[in-house]
Amino acid sequence: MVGEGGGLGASPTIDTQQSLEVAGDAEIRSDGVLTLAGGSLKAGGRTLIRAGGVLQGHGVAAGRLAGEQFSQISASGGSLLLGDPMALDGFQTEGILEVGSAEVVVSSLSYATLGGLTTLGGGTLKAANGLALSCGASLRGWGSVMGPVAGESGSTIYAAGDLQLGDDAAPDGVQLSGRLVVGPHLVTLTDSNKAVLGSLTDLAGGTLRAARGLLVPDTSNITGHGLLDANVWLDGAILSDAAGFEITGDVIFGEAAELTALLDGFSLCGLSIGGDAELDGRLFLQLGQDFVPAPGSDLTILTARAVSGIFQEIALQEGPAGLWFEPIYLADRVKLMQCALGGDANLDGSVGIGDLAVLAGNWYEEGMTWGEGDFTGDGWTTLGDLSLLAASWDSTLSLPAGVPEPTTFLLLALGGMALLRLRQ
Ligand SMILES: [Ca+2]
Ligand SMILES: [Ca+2]
Repeated sequence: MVGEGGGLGASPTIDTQQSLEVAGDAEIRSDGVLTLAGGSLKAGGRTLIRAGGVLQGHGVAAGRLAGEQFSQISASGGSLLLGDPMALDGFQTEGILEVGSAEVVVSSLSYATLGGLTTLGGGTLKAANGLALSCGASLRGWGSVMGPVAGESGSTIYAAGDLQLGDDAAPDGVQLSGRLVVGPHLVTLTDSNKAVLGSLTDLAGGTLRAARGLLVPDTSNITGHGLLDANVWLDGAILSDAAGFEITGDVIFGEAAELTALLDGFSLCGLSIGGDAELDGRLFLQLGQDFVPAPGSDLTILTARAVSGIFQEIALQEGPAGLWFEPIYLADRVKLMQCALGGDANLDGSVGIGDLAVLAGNWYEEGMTWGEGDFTGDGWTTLGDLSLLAASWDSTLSLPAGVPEPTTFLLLALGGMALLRLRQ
């Protein structure tokens, strides 16, 4: 017993060359601090660290080890070896594990289990038989986690610098169900085949690397912007902000895949794919505050070395009712043509007095947009625009927004211009 009234006192230290052997169970009580200064603790039974109790330093704590919630294990000064590689419950903690810049080896016949907060400050956490982050557990920092890593749903891995996770010899080297926050950092996932991402993977300009590929299951989401340095099997969702994602390898979109792109300003956005893109699933578009609708013009949503397949659905989320997008599939890119009824300045899906008022209010001005009455795209609000408006006068999109009868309306939007040229 370590702690007030325990057999070893409140804060014993086991120095190098020293070995403390306990026949049965050992316990570090809530007011106890056991310092390993190179020495070893060997418990024949289980070592239990109570809430508030501390095991710190470097050395060996052999035998089954369990930490209660709010217990603390802090490594410093060298390697810290914990647990029992022959026991299924060789290492389990609900508490704090501070790896810092040291090396911590946790041993168990099954996964070593982390339930609380684990922090790394450039150090290495090794678990030959795997490391499991339970629901509610967090791992934060930078350095290496070596061994198969399983993150349960509700767990969080938070990179605070470059972080390496997994085991390139294990087919379940990285198997996440929870969150992975890459942020602006480099996170490298190692696995003998595909690394599996969890509920949410967020990048803020950083890089997620997986040499053998990334699997994004249908319940998983990748959000933000940055670089995915991998081949990607996408059955889940990529929700890109205006800066978009770059993917170095091939991307295979599954039937359930969803790509959500935020269109903002004039930036080309969405996905830039270095390898081949095999499209399927759905494309959702969101309009940013700086997006200026320009029906009749197109924008590039995706580029790749080679594009095959199509999106099964393309839908505008929370946009004007009168604006829709038609895909143009090219050999190396997908473009979206912006479409609207000719003359529908306010993009409400019908052409009427409100639209005429917009045009009249800006009559014969230069530098105009669609929303200001330039329906021909020449920047001017002139007779040509009025003709387009007149040609669609009183027409209304008869189908719900997002699912117009494509060909007809595309012809309305674009055909008006041809008509106009004939009249000139
Ligand atoms: Ca209108
Ligand atoms: Ca014009």
